[in-house]
Amino acid sequence: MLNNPSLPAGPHDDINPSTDRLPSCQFPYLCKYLDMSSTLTVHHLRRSQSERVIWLCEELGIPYNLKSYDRVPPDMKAPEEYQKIHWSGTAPVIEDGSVILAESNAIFEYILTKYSDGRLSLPPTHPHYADYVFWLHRANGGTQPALISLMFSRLGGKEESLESKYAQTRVNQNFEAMDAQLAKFQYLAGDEFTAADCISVFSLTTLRLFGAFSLEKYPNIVKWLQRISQREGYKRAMAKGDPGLEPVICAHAPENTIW
Ligand SMILES: N[C@@H](CCC(=O)N[C@@H](CS)C(=O)NCC(=O)O)C(=O)O
Repeated sequence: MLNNPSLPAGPHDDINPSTDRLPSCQFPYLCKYLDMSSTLTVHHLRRSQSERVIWLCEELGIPYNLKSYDRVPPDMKAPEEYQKIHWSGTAPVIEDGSVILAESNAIFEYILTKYSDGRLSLPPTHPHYADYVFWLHRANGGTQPALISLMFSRLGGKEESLESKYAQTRVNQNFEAMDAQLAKFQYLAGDEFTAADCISVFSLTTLRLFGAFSLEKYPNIVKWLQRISQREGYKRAMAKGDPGLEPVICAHAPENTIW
């Protein structure tokens, strides 16, 4: 039985969660009218931030198809086939009927608005609504760009550059704020797991395979990552998206990196 509260009550045991959203064969006109007959496809570039979209779908229990692609050495970019899906050429990308959408935050907003029935997000009336919105956007709006800037300046041997020092300051600020928030609450938007956690984990885990850094100074972030790693949705997403990859939840900097 598909565990999806957005479905009307009734006999849906025939739904294949990996292919059907509604029993489209029974209601073809309704599905066409509501544009519900199409299925969601997550185009996943392995070892990338598209892992968070798989994870979001798993947490929501919504049906989706998964298409995975390997990065191409030596620069580990997305393969040509992936780059052709959306002009941005970057992961993640989803397809939903005629929609082809890139950009993590846009994809999160699209899936949450269209398919979550309010789950994993907080309403404006919630006392932690502002925290929710802030952390939902902070990962890709602040933390991750600073981490990537630091990573590339180190790879280029420019640790002492102004750019590197600036990025390091920004990274420290973000980690300190995150650690302080997680000292008070179990999750970034209070004691409830939300999409804000889901979007924030990649920068502190899999991204460390590209630019290793330690989290030893941030015990509350580490405890949060350990809590996350116990979630069935996270385990399923990682096993499906990156089979064989041990999630990087350790406090120390990972030794085996990709670059
Ligand atoms: N702001 C974009 C960034 C996307 C991005 O840079 N993705 C990386 C993967 S983590 C990528 O596609 N890299 C492969 C490439 O550039 O070829 C988003 O959040 O979707």
